Amino acid sequence: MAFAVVDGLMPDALRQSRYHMKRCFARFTSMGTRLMKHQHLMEEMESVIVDRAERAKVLEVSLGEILSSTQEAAVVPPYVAFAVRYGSGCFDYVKVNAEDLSANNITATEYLRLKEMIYDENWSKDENALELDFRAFDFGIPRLALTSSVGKGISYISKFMASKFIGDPESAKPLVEYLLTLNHQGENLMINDTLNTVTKLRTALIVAEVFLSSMAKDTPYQNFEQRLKEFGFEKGWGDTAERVKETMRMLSEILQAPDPLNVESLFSRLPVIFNVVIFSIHGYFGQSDVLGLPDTGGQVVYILDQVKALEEELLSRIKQQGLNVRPRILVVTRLIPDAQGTKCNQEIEPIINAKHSHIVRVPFQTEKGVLRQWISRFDIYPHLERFAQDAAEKVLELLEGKPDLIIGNYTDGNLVASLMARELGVTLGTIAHALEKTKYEDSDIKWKEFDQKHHFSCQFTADLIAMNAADFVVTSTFQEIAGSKTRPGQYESHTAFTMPGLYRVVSGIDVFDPKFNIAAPGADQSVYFPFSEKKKRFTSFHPAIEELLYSKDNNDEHIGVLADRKKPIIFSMSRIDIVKNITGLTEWYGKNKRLRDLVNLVIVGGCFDPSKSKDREEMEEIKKMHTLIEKYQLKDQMRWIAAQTDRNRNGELYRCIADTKGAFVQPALYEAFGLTVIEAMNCGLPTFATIQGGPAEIIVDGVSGFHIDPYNGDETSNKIADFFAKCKKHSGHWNRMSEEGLRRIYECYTWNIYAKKVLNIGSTYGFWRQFKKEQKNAKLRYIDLFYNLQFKKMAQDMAIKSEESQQIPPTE
Ligand code: UDP
Ligand code: LCN
Repeated sequence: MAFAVVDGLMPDALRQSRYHMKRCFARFTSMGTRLMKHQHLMEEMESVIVDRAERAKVLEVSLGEILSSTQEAAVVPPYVAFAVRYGSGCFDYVKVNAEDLSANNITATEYLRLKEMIYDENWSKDENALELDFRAFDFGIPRLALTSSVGKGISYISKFMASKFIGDPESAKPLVEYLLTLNHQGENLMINDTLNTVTKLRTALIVAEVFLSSMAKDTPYQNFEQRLKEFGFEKGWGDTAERVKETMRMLSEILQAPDPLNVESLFSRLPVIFNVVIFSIHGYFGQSDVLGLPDTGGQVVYILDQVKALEEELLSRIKQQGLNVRPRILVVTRLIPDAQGTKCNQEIEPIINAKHSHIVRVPFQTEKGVLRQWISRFDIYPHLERFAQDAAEKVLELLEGKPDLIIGNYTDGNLVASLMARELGVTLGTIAHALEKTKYEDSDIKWKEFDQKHHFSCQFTADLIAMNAADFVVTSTFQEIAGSKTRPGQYESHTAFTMPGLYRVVSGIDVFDPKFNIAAPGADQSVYFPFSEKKKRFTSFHPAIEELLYSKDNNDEHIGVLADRKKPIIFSMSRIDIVKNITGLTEWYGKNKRLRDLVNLVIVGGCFDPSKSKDREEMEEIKKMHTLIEKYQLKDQMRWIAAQTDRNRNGELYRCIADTKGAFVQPALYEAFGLTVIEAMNCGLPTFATIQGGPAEIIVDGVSGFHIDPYNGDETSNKIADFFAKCKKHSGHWNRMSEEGLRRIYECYTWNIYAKKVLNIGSTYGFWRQFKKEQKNAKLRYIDLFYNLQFKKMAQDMAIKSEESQQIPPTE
């Protein structure tokens, strides 16, 4: 508790500036109950203490510290309760009485109840209101202490396990027991029953090592397989004498004096994962003609690239393990009979450029039959339980057994993955891509306002279930977990929150839980490569791209004309929804004459006729785009191109924009990761990207690109204009930025780095879940209860309501 001192210090500190404090608090409470955000508190304080020097004095004392770290304050006169975020993932709650300025630390429950008073007084006073505390089950589970370790769970648990294996010889017994369970389709791997104690295993390893030392390093495993079997060893140690010996040495060292690096390396070698199931349910999941359709974007790109990278890495590991096993990866999604010209109505589709991976589509069944149309990701919840059952059946049939690892994507995929993993007892990893909670301000406390359209009650419940059930959580950035100095992370926002009338969460997720691991995705480098690699360029697309960018006519694919084609282009590409803020970029450009004089604007996304869109948000944004183009008279400086689905052509498009010495701009109000950012950087296009979310981490501002503030359009448009003005003066400036962007990508953002990490994580946490079985089971029982009593009911109510309002499209 960073502000526990408050009880002692506050009265003193308050006395120093008592006069000003009194006036501030009187102001805060003068408008009655209300929720105040950081900005709001500071503005009111500034209006009360006009004198700068006085204000500085007040801010120096602990109240100032509290104010400057406060995310929000619940004002319930005479009290003002502050939610103080003194570091990533670290909150304290402080209650101040505005009349006598007495101050106390309060618990999360007390704070949330005060907050509820503002929105639903009766519920707040209800002693029996449902309160959730997932941390209550984390007894005995180690917790990270340092913010710098957040997201590095695998190294932490390797250290923890290493420390547990030290001591009396039998302390490593769980590891031996785990090795004994390893098998592929019933055939033992690594060791058999003869080596069922630490002592026996240790001795056998020493004997085997001596035996292997006499062999040529590259002797194939088959040549000594029989002899090792006699010692008690089965397949899986390696494909050559040298590899087998190395793996055995790692285990011997762990059994003798464990060190975390050896533990990590050993788990990266164990033959644990062969069959993987990945869930991605909503949207149009396909390999062509789907990108840019509603709810269909980076998640699809990410998963298709991820599958190829994982398959490649699995094949290489299996070979090195000396096994002859065919890995399988199934991406399970929704089958949409009315597929809008895509292949989303096909049950099984092999994944292009992979050998053993398939998309498997399972339809949504309703009482009336199969649901034929696409439905928004916000409306999907009533279908998930049945989908999970049907999908499990299909997967078991196709794999002829259980998978070794189940990975969910986004709320719907994560929930279904957690149901299936629970049913089958398989290791579960979840990936969010984006948690909607942080995208919409106050979406928890004001859930009732959002529920008809967004169904956040179901979404946040499903998120809580999946993230707590998960054995590990993969994120793309640190920010996604624990945010930045000024903004809480997506997971962090689930730490403590309340949805009055539904339930109060006093501990939803702990960002210091070692289950969190950062593994950043990459971009397919056969598609997104630098503009300067002239020989590789997809020149066959050039005539089409020339037409797309510069033809003089308006049609279904593009509107607006670039009258002066000598100017560089600033380019953006995304789905058209509010959070992507393409309309924001258009407005910044429209307003900034200097920028308009320097560059043209090209936008790719959406369609031009709002009536053709089925997505509520998209319709509104399309209308807004037309209004802005009209208002700022952009028709001869801006080209708006409809959503583009050909990846290869898009790759070349980024490069053609780079040929104009242009830039990519990602203006989102919030971006979880931002694949377009790394696609653009891979193509050597200097990139300006939002400071809100993942891009802030991908780009080092001013070094490998630029950060922009989507809430400060003038500053942003001037920053872009300054860059182009500087490029005009110094010809090397553009090239330097382009090269630095590329350097950053090669160091941190490639699929190969990703695949290695994720498979290591999958293997290590497979053991970890056994290691902490009792706690895990207790938590899962709590989650079962929450699912059955809360989620199921909400999903059923949602189904009934949408039937009533006849939102369910006709079924077959
Ligand atoms: N994309 C596309 N055509 C479009 C819009 C987007 O191919 O008209 C692709 C884009 O290249 C990227 C993905 O869709 O690969 C969008 O991913 P991102 O992470 O930027 O955003 P998301 O849509 O997932 O929120
Ligand atoms: C979803 C998003 O909103 C993006 O920020 C990510 O880049 C994408 O998924 C892939 O993870």
